[in-house]
Amino acid sequence: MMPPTLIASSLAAAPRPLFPPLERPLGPDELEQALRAFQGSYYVEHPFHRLMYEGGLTQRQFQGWAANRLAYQRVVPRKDGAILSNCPESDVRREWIQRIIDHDGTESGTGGIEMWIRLGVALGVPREEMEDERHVLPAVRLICESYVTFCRTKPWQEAVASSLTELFAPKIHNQRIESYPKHYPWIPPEALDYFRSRLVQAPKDVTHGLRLVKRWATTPERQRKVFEALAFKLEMLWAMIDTIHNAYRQDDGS
Ligand code: AHQ
Repeated sequence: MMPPTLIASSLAAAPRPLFPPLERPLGPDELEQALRAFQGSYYVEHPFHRLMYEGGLTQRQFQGWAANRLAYQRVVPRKDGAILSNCPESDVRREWIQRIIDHDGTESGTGGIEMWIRLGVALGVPREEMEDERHVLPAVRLICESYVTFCRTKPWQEAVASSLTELFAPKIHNQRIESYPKHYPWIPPEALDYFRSRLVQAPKDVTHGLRLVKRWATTPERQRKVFEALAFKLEMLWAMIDTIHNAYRQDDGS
């Protein structure tokens, strides 16, 4: 046990995803089960999200979260573009490109990024302050850019694997849809629109991503790369929410 002085009081210790050494390749279904077993390391378990679902967040914390999370939403189509640029298979690109349209929309004022900006406005952040990213913390920006760099520099199959944190995303979206009306009557119903849209899009994305990963990761070496890609993204999301939580802590430290 580390002496108390070494435990960083402000950082919620992420449950580091651990995976056993692989003596033999897992079958496709075993591989999927092993990926789903990372659920415990998903940032839905982070104290900030627990505060959110239990009704403990202030409006300022919501606003800081929404303004910073826009930086993440804006890197998603960029990292998907990086995957497209690295992938030589047109049938894969034909399906993957939908993710960019889901986020960027088909014209100005449409798409998931616009919906996230509207979420911030619904929480009380002026649109201009969402769009110009004045509230985005330096560490959040670096953390989000690390996702783009990962997808630019890793084999496209490993970048696909990093998107599979969305295996666990329906839980986080459903908890928002259930908890906001219950605990935060000041949040208008349109604030939930984005989460509802992801309940439709994320399962389609996960089905495609899983199919690609199960097709490619047929050796212990490739399966370890898939686990490492998912672990990177789980820690990236955890570091992002940890940074936001610590920047907007309440006077009582919560
Ligand atoms: O809104 C989110 C989103 O569009 C995506 C794309 C996907 C990917 O390709 O990495 N991951 C993701 C996620 C979104 N929302 C997060 C949230 O907490 O609202 C969850 C996140 C994810 O689990 O990766």
